[in-house]
Amino acid sequence: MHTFSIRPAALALTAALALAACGGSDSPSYPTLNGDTPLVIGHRGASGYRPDHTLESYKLAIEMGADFIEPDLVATKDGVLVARHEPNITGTTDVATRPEFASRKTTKNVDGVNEEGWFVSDFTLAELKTLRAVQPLSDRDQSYNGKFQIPTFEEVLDLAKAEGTKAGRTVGVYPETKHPTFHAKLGLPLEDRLLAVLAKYGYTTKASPVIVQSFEVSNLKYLRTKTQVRLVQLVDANDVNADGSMDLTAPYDKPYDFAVAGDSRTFASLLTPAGLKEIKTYADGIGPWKPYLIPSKQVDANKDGKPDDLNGDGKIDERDRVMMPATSVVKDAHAAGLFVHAYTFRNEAKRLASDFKGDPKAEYKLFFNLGVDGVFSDFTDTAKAARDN
Ligand SMILES: [Ca+2]
Repeated sequence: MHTFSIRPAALALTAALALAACGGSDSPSYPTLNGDTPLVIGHRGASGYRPDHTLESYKLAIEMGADFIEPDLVATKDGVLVARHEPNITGTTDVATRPEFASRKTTKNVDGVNEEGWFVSDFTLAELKTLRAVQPLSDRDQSYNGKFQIPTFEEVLDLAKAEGTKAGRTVGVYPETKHPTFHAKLGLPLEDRLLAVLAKYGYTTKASPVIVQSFEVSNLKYLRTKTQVRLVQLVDANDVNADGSMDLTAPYDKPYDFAVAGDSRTFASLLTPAGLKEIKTYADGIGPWKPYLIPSKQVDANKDGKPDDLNGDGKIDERDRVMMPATSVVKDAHAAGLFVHAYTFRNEAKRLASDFKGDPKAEYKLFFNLGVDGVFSDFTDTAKAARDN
């Protein structure tokens, strides 16, 4: 999903927030659910700087000050949870260059979409460990390609503990169950495996340094019956339309378990006051794509039906969008007792709306001032600097 989609968001708002000196933190005060300093979540580690979901990427995020690091979890053929953004590892590893695995290339249906490539569930952990990670985004640093392994979830937990001890602070881990229905169909359901690992580390309570996230609903409801660790309902969309409304095109229109069950509710339904109230029955917070909080739109000043090229570079991208007023989602979620962790924040100028003039800190500040309780960021250092100064 929306992994690399970029629609930033954000203008407006009652910006000015109290910079009142609240005790206990070196950060300005923000209107979060409980008045806590918003969290900086190292999205796939420090994925702006290193191939994502590697121990080296997570370690750098911790060194940069991430409060949490964020591993996405998929299952190997022998049932081990490992960190990868997709079950399909064609884009994030060197598997396509390995003759010994050439015959594993196949097609699988992931959430209704046929994908060709190599899939984690066709490899044992030992086999996966022979692969090396690569940077999937061509505009990011390729110099670490071929150097780092795929880590297991336990290795990620160990790293967070060890690096947290070294830094003298608690580093949380924020695992996502990727494609729960897909994994269940393969006979490799993620939930009990996740619970077993968390139990092994003693992470079973609301105070544990763990938050579990999912785009599906029924697996979160199941997890709620088994653990008290914090749970987060992720909320996706396909795109943002020219006018700033959300584009809900399948398969990014609704949780995939809703699609399978014929449930007519969409992701947008989850963010209505009624939807949020229901989420509160099984989760502690929401993780919405950021344009649900502050959308952006294209401009067509001369009404020729074509978006204006605001920065005059001859193409249309995020830089040609303007931020709109905030929606009521943060306010409504807080009213329902849910915290809000928004995704994904990125530094690249081409991924920032025109309002921010190429300064990613301006985008963070807009969202922090709105009251988000945390941000998933590819660039922990920038997020932390924006939050603390
Ligand atoms: Ca442009």
